[in-house]
Amino acid sequence: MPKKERKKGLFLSIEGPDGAGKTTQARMLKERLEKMGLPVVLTREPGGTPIGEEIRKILLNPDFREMTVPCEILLYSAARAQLVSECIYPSLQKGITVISDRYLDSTIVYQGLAGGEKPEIIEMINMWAAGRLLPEITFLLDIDVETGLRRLRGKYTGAPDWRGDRMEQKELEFHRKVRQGFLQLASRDSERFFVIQAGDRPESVHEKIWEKMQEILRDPAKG
Ligand code: T5A
Repeated sequence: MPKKERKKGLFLSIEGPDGAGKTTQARMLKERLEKMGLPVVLTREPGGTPIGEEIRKILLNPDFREMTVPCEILLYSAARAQLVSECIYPSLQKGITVISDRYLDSTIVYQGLAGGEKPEIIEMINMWAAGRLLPEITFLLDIDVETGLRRLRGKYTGAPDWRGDRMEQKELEFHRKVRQGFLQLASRDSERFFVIQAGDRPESVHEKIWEKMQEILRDPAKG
């Protein structure tokens, strides 16, 4: 939807490599916006609906190492189709701000730029499955791969047998391509993407996001 014509809720996404701190930042942003009296829906991908959460279990199951990239694309897109029609679109229509913890850019990067499939195919499938709905602002949390993966290990310290989900188990080189892929997308669309250095403590990262958010709220056309 063209930015200057937006009259409904604001659609934001938070993207970045594994362990960049997306979930932490999405929650902090939601809380801050709600303190201002704005209604906010926070959702995540893959998941966010009962059907999507079931698809998530298949996608992230570490036992399914044989899953092909086309299979991944179709499953991520199926979960997204359900999420858009059941949650994101109706919320935006009601004037609710939607924050999505990952969205289509993740598929373009993980299955496309890093996974080897053509991004145009992914875009085409998603245009059909989830409509032309894109976030108006995407906060890209950029972090070096080692720090991100280290944070994830820290998140699961209470689970000694933790071996990472199916995507997290991929080799370091794959995660490096993911990081580069996101930066590539951001450099191609500097109007939508806002790159945040995510290596600082959570409060500092949040302040950087909030600074941009205030700009958007003051003048929605800037978003
Ligand atoms: N995927 C997803 C695809 O391949 N294609 C797709 O189309 C989509 C949508 C999703 C996986 O699926 C892939 C990408 C993923 O590999 P997931 O579990 O949802 O799986 O994975 P992520 O979205 O990557 O979420 P993560 O659990 O990996 O991490 P987050 O959300 O980036 O980070 P967060 O906030 O949970 O923080 C991780 C840990 O670090 C700490 C937190 O307390 C937590 O312990 N932390 C910080 N520590 C220090 N400084 C900070 N600033 C910190 N911020 C958070």
